[in-house]
Amino acid sequence: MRIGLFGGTFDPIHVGHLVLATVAMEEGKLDRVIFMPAGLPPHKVGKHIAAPQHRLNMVKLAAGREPRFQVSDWELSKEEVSYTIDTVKWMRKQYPQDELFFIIGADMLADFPTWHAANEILQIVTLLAVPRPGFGELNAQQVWEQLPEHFRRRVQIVDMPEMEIASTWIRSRIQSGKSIHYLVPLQVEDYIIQHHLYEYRLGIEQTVPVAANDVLDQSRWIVCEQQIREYAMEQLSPYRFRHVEGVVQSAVELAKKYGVDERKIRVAAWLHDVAREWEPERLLAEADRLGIEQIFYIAVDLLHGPIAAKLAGEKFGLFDPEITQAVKYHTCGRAAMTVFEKVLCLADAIEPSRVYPGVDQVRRLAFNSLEKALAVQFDGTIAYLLQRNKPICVNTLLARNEWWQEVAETPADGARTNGNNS
Ligand code: DND
Repeated sequence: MRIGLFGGTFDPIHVGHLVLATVAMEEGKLDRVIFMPAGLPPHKVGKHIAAPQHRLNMVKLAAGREPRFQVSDWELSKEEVSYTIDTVKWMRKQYPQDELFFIIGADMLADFPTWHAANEILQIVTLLAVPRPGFGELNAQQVWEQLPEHFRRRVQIVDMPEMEIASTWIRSRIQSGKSIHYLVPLQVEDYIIQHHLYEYRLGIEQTVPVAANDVLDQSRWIVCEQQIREYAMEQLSPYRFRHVEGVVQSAVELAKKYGVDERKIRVAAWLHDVAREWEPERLLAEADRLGIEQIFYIAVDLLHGPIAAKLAGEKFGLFDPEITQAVKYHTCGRAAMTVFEKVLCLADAIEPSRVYPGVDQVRRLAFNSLEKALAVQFDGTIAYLLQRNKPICVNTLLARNEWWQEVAETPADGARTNGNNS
């Protein structure tokens, strides 16, 4: 028998998953597809996902009408993180004589080499990869071409029209009170409504500005942080996401030192770079749509800050001015920055993965004087831009001039950065 294993968070399962499973079954000549909802998927540790029982019930409702679809709760019944290697080993024991496949979208295929024991997985299963739009312009074939040779032999591309539908989008539609009709099977839609799933009341629809020390209670902040972290992970490469994780860590350390609200600085840090890897055309189009001030157009690299600040309101109902201003100005700075803004800006410059010459000096200064550290940092940025004959945002000059006296007092061996923060 040819058996396809279809692993997913399924939060919630949608018609894209079902079409994918059907086409993979036909194209891969599978006799059976086993849906395997993940208990705690490795790439989602620390993120908010719906309770395992709900996800399992929805998968069962969705898969119930096709006799060749089966659902397994094996991963859900384990308490530890669900690594696919453990699942395929278990499958091999269940089906010692059969040919095994693992069904996977192009986005996950691109990440596959980083999975736990990826080589070993491919000794047990062949991957059946389906195209998925919106992931760095790569289609499944292009992702395949970038895989190492020994992986490519064990990956089969399935021909399927791309479907731009994702669980994240479905959840955000529910949160904004929009219909999910036809995006999930009817029984799943009924289940979601009946159990009030995904109805976090953070609210894209929330129009009342969220002020500092606002009404958001602790759990709402947790949901807010989780949603923004999830969005950052979707938008960014693993490399950039690791930088963002570092910024969160440094921002919290600085927040403790300077008495800044840790909850809020974490949210700001997750948010600050969500648009950092967008193509210039997309940045310019979004900046126009969102009405970003002209001052930021001086360098396209500056646009991701104000765009992220606007997206906070549009996508997550987050209008807290302390957070949005810090995100808006995190790259260029400005005159009269608040302590909160300085903390984010500096955390971006000193997070652990930064390696430019002089970073250790800025790190040390950061815990003595925010202003001194930032002045040295901005000096380096200005020098870097001048060397490359690039324009300098007037906000950066204003910020730097404000701390001029403090820079003048910095010892001669003071750090000089050679890079532009982002
Ligand atoms: P997702 O969270 O992407 O599932 O997880 C997919 C599987 O990867 C799970 O079994 C995880 O345990 C496993 N994983 C991930 C990372 C590391 C490791 C394992 C490890 O062992 O180290 P979703 O519910 O979001 O999606 C399920 C599948 O459907 C995915 O392959 C996704 O790419 C695909 N998909 C689509 N493909 C094409 N068009 C669409 C799609 N929507 C979802 N519209």
